Amino acid sequence: MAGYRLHCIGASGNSYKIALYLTCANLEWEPVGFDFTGGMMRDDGWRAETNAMGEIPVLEADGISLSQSGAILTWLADTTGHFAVPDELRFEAQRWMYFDNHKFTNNFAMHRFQRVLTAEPVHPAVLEFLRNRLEASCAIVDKHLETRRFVVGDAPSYVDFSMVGYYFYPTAETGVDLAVEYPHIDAWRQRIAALPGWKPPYEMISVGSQLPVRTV
Ligand SMILES: N[C@@H](CCC(=O)N[C@@H](CS)C(=O)NCC(=O)O)C(=O)O
Repeated sequence: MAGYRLHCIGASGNSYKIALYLTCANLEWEPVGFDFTGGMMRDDGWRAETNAMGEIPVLEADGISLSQSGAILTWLADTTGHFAVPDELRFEAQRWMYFDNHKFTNNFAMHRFQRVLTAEPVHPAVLEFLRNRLEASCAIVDKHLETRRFVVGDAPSYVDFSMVGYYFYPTAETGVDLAVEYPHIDAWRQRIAALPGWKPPYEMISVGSQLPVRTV
């Protein structure tokens, strides 16, 4: 049996962050499919047994169940040493992890979800609000990466795995052409894509619900 079991689906960039980290760290893991479209996250039994917060990803490791992608990645770096940061960069790493969870991942993910993954199209004002939020956080990260190869330090770290999670989905889903709009984010994600083991999200995780993607 694999050392790690990840409750996940391919459309979940938060799940992909963990899958990508484990794969690039060459750690053995197995995916556990999740019924997102069936509303498994709202099931009382699933919440009691797997995650009271009603979210994936959930990582089973060493007999414990972990949730929150940022906390999981920090824990994995601490316990395995893979893609860890030196002590003097730890505060900087946590600063970007919080920015990521609150804004960089969240704005991009929310925009993508409301743009093509809801059952019905949403009001244009909702998309406009989310697009403005996305642009603000992407501009900050693009500027940060103008002079850096990775988000923190000179080597890929768990922070990169957290921040890149939603940035490999097709432009048809995200509505953002990174190469044109955010060239430094685009160059950085290509550096991540060059890591041994890298695969795009839907190839990395083929279990669980396939969410229908609306065309815009
Ligand atoms: N902050 C959490 C966010 C997790 C999250 O939003 N997961 C989504 C899938 S990507 C989910 O399970 N959503 C279920 C829901 O909101 O009901 C993390 O980083 O793990």
